[in-house]
Amino acid sequence: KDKVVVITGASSGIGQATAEVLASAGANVVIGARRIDRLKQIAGEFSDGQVLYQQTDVTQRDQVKSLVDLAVSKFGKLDVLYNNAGLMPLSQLAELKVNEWDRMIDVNLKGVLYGIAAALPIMIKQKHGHVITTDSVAGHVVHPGTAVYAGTKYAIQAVMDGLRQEQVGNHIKTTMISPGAVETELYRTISDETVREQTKKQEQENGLKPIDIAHAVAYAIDQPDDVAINEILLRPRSQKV
Ligand code: NJP
Repeated sequence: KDKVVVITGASSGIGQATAEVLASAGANVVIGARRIDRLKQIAGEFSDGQVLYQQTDVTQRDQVKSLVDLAVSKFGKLDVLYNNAGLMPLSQLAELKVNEWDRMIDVNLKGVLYGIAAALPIMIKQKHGHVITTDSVAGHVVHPGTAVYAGTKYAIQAVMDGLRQEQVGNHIKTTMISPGAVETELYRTISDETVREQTKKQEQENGLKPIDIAHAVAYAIDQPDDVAINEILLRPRSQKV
């Protein structure tokens, strides 16, 4: 309640559910993604001005900065940045889908860094803030076909823990949200049809719901000032690794 939260990748799945849960609890939320029609629809669920939206491609540093600055100019502060945008075009390395490797690095890794670059000066000045990033079980374990995706998520573990250690004195908290399978549109980013259909089936049959992840984010935010939840790793009960 009364928090100002910026969320990237908020046009579907986990980001959308989190925006809805936090706004329903009274937060002011600024949402970004590329599909502006979806963002507009989500903002329209809430009273005028509570949820603001702006088209944002997280691979563009100026667009991420502009999204974060919008929160400060409209609401006067930035309590939480939630770096959530991501994609998962799984493939084996030998397939050499180098363009997909590049996109994962640009969105899942550089997009998060651009978020941190936009928020950190503001949070340092405030001496207060919370950076949350959607990591993954894939930030802890790799399988054939997940090498580059997991690589970006492992990298985020290092970035977020470095941020935590460096900013302890400025009262900036960090949280990684690390889900297993979640029923979202993420499978659509897989170009191989067989792998895409397998992943879709697995997520739809056994996956957590986006709202389960949204509740974990809300829990991390809703802690006393001196309590930092640095990571929440959550799998469907049926998921082994
Ligand atoms: O998937 P989806 P999730 N610039 O596809 C946005 C992680 N995760 O909710 O730009 C800005 O519904 C895209 O928006 P749009 C995963 O790695 C998931 O599952 O309009 N935004 C959409 O809003 C990711 O980090 C599972 O296309 C960009 C959002 O990202 C996070 O959860 C498991 C963008 C993706 O929403 C959210 O994904 C796990 C760009 N360039 C981790 N490119 C899982 N679902 O099983 C994409 O461990 N987006």
